[in-house]
Amino acid sequence: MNMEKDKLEELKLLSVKIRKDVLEMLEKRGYGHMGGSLSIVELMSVLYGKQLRYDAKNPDWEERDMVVLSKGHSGPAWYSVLAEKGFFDREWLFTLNDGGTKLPSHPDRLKTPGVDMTTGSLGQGTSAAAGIATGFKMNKTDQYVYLIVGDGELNEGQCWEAFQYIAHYKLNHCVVIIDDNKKQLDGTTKEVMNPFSIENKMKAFGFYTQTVKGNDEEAIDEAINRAKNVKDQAVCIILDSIKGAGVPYFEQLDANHSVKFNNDTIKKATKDAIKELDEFIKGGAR
Ligand SMILES: Cc1ncc(C[n+]2csc(CCOP(=O)(O)OP(=O)(O)O)c2C)c(N)n1
Ligand SMILES: [Mg+2]
Repeated sequence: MNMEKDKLEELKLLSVKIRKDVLEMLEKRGYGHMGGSLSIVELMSVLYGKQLRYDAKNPDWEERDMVVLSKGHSGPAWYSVLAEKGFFDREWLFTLNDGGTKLPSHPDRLKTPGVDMTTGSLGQGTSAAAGIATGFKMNKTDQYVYLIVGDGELNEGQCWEAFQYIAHYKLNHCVVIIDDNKKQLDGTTKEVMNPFSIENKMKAFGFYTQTVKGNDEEAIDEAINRAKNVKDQAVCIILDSIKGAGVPYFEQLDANHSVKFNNDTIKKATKDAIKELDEFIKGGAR
């Protein structure tokens, strides 16, 4: 069944707000991980706008679902949605990566309300999420942990060890989500270390695997719904996404992994994009 029209509009508006926050945060900082933050905007919107169980005023609520952003460099997109949903004051967003900030560039569970796992060293979040899901299963709770992994991150052998474990133990309350934006730090994933078919690999590992439009709220939501209906098998969603999604300048920029705001072209492109997103927000969802 398709999502209610109002809900979809609400999620699309949330995505626009997150995208605008990411641009503003990085512009204020003067640099940062743009491409991989923008590619998970719609995912964050669906998770926090619809799928996740949480209490922003009580982030440690024992029955909450959890998120492990294993591709921790995309923290800005996560911080934005946490602020939009009231986990902390929006003013914090503009302290990104400052000395003493509660929002370091990579997530730290001891610093930020709503962050359940410290990440940034690629690969490690996969094992952490596997452990969390094991705990959920042992405690017989119906909680979920959403594990977000980058396609370049899959170069880390640790991912495959964790996936084998998750599949073997049929930990279907660990929803493995791979952000397949086809690029990593310094090139395309194909050039740097060809992943071949991620979908075939995950299937071969034993996962119920779906590949969906990665920057489409409805497609992501439906994939999560289907994943939640799977019994007795691990689940994986591959987001066919765009690095830098939603901002044509950053989509087309080759080196869009980490950007510096050190020239007029990038500054103007960012200002124009912020203005456009702001107009959408002021007009409400279309
Ligand atoms: C263990 C480890 N090695 C290297 C890095 C440096 N690094 C940060 S991001 C990145 C590329 C990640 O690519 P991908 O997972 O595709 O992320 P995305 O495209 O979503 O930004 C690398 C190599 C790291 N953070 N951790
Ligand atoms: Mg990538």
